[in-house]
Amino acid sequence: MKIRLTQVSASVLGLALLSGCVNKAEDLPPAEAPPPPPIADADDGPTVAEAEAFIERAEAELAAMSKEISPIFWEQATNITDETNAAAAEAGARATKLSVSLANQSKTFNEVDLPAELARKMQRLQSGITIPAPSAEGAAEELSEITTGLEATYGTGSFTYKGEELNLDQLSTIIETSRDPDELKAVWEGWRTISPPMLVDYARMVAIANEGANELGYDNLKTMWLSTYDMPPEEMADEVDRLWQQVSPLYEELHCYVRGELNDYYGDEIQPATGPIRADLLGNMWSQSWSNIYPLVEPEGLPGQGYNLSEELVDAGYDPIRMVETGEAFFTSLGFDPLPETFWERSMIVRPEDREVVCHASAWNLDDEEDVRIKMCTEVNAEDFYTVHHELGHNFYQRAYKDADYLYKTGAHDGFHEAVGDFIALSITPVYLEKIGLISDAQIPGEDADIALLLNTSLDKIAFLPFALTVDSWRWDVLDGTTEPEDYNRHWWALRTKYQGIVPPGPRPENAFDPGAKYHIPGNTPYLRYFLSYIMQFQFHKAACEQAGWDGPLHRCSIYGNEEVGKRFEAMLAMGASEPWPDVLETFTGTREMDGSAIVEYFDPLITWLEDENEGRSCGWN
Ligand code: X8Z
Ligand code: ZN
Repeated sequence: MKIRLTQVSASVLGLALLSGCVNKAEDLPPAEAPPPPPIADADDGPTVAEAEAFIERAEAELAAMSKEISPIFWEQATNITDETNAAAAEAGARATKLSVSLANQSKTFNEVDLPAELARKMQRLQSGITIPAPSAEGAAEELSEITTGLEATYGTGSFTYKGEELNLDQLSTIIETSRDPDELKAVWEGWRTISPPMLVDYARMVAIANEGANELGYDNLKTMWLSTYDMPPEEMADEVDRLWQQVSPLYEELHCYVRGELNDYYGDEIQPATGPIRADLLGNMWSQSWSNIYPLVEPEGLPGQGYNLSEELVDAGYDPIRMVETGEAFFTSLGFDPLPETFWERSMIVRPEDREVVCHASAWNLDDEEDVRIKMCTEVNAEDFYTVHHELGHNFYQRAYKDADYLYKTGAHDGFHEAVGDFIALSITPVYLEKIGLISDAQIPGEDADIALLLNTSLDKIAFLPFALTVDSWRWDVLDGTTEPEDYNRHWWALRTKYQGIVPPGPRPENAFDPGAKYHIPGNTPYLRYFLSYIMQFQFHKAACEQAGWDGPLHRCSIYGNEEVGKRFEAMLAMGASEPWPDVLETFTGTREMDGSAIVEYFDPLITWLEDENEGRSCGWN
């Protein structure tokens, strides 16, 4: 299994090492270790007391492992070399063996009538491994080498365009700013030349990890991933469908409007007025967030939003450090403690020039206590300003639950973890920007600019929803065997077209493996979490604004400086995963359900406007 340290703490995987006790491979129980011998009368089976002792030992071993290997993963992600890859692969294999071994041992207690707390911890041990290895000799090592290699291949990917070797940041800048369809197509296709070499390894990884999931008692890894939401996996899949039904009408209106504007701009040859949208025209390498093309789709005859955050940041002389300080200041305005000095000493905030790194932004906690850090290749623009808040949300969450038991040191579910920073960033309103001096009083847009503001936000928040669904719908079909390697790419595009209504700019080569050109596929980060987050962050926002006594439109509400709300929010975060997520959600929002009605309410005025604009257009893409 690969221990995922990024985004959440190492503990997610349930790893830990303790102080020198069990941090060497030789000391770890082999994955096929027999269950602990019953202490009492053998006929009575294992006892509750034995279960307690087992969990205590498991948490201690995982905590120690986590502390020992986190720095090894940090080193690899911030300095990719053959040596750091090898060290990370070796550490990953050891961690996987420990987690799998503990998960298998915990099954000894499956028939014991355990108190809820212990049963919960056993369940977390059994389902919490992202990429599990089977116990066969060498399997954990092979798996770990593959996962480390995939991540490194992505991290070091580049494409030579017009004689210059460009990395992902540089290629992305072209996709975000160029309006030349030939150039967009060339760069879009170019980035996707990094991933065909991943396909064989990816398929092998799926096969091994599925065996690992089988050994742990799951049909396949899809079921295992869906078993981390405090409900049966089929119910969780139904929940996802239900949420998508709630929000898909918003996406259909936005798609219809944007396609119409792109057709006006590029003409029928490049972007027809009907059918799917060409993926490279949407201002993002993966068409997952479209705000970079806001100027192309800006409503005519309506006041614009009056400022451009990227330009304001540059004009005000912001540098990456100041962006992070500004993000931190939002959290401290809510009553959170400032970040520790070590955060500033140890984080990687800009891309180093002397070495290869994994630039995809992530947040870490290296000791499951105070050693929090971010790793970003920050540039001074609005997108990264939001990403800084996103990453800090992970760090403040990690700190809030640092005193929880080891197996509870993680999000109530993974969507909570992704939602924290984004929820904070929903409070980056014009009035907030004026308060911190980024725009002037005269630049605060009036009510008549609401549509412009909402349209801009919807290009990020609504456009993203079907993308998020696509990524894990594809992965679920791969993991449960519905889709075979020879169909990986065809199926990826079938789903991209079904949910997002987009198509590639030209036929894809026979060997293409386009999913591999998106970080979370080679990085093995489950993606359903972001879909859930984009729904739940609006629930958090709505609840927070109600607590603050706000009675204006939701998109104008900012909770900046509200310590009352901050205290309640931090209390929810401090629970970590100690209770089922509906209980956690209820403490802050009063509801026990994930619910799309908050995002629908937030964008309501825009949807009415879009429906009007789309009159006479034939919407949809089939
Ligand atoms: O991967 C991320 C974060 C780190 S957890 C930067 N995000 C997703 C992505 O970039 O694809 C945030 C939004 C979606
Ligand atoms: Zn994140």
